[in-house]
Amino acid sequence: MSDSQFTPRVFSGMQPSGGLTLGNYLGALKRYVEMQDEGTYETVYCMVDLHAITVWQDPAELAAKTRELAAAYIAAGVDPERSILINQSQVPEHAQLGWVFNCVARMGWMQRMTQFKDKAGKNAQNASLGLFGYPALMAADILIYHATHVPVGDDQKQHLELTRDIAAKFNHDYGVDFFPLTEPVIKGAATRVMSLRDGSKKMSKSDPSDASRINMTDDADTIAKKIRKAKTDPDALPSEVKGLEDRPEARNLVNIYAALADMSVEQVLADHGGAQFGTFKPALAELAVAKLSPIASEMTRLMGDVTEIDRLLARGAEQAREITAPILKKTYEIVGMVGS
Ligand code: AQP
Repeated sequence: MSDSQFTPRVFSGMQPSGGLTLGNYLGALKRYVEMQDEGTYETVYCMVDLHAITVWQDPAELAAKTRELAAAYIAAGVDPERSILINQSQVPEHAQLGWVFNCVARMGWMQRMTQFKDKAGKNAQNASLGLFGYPALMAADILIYHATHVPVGDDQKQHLELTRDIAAKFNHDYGVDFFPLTEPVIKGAATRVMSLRDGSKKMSKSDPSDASRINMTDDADTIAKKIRKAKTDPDALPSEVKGLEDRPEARNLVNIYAALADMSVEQVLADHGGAQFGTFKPALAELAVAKLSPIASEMTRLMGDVTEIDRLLARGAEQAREITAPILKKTYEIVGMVGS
């Protein structure tokens, strides 16, 4: 099978390991909605709870965060009537294919994964085996749908390359053309949103400093305060992109503005070049509040009816399994599992 023979299908997911940040929204979630609305693809969006437990999660919090993440997807524009919305553990074929891929992926490949190194930190011997194997399960999440495209932030590039390596090795080892070589979709002005306190660090939901990120549930005053306090340099904004070189904090705020406004960085600098941060930051805060507040209010409304969220997830799992069960069955046949 050539890749063009696969149904154009998008898969992506996020961990319910904390509240969503502006980084998650601009780097990934916004693209989920755009790709759904384009109408070219079947779209499957997932809460990856099996990934979340690679580091400790309080059980009650995990359940609450999973529902909250579903509400965030829907509030941002993922439509459960047009996209399949699922919780990973409710579709067992993810973990089943994950095991097969544990046996395809090589230790050396996994050891090169920078996200494992970042997350395990200095105490790698004490990290869970699941954290080490995370990218093989992620490959299974994608390939159990024969997904052709995966919208993600820039930090996931290496995991997507590994997904292609696993697909290629499986196809080669078993002499088949069964799994597609999935394309990452890393697009937009803010594919790597940086911390508001340190322009060299990714904005992250697990950063101990709440001031480092904008949470999707922050109210207008909190958003404005965090942007006002964001680290910057003393210079005015340049009029050309080149002028942002070696100014990571300034570049980050301009990128965020561009992504929120659906403008290019060039356009933002054409409008705001020469402005001091004392002027630019309030403009950015106003824009961020205008874009994020309606999503936060809708999330709150949706969280008022968790029974409905659970119903949507159960239905999504049924829809998903119509795709994943035959792909797992065929994988088992290829591998030589009796009874498949
Ligand atoms: N700062 C970011 N800029 C752009 N995109 C980002 N993503 C995450 N942070 C940024 C994208 O969001 C999606 C979901 O990621 P995840 O939930 O799997 O976890 P992550 O990548 O590890 O994100 P976090 O916020 O940093 O979570 P924690 O703190 O739990 O590790 C992915 O598409 C990612 O690229």
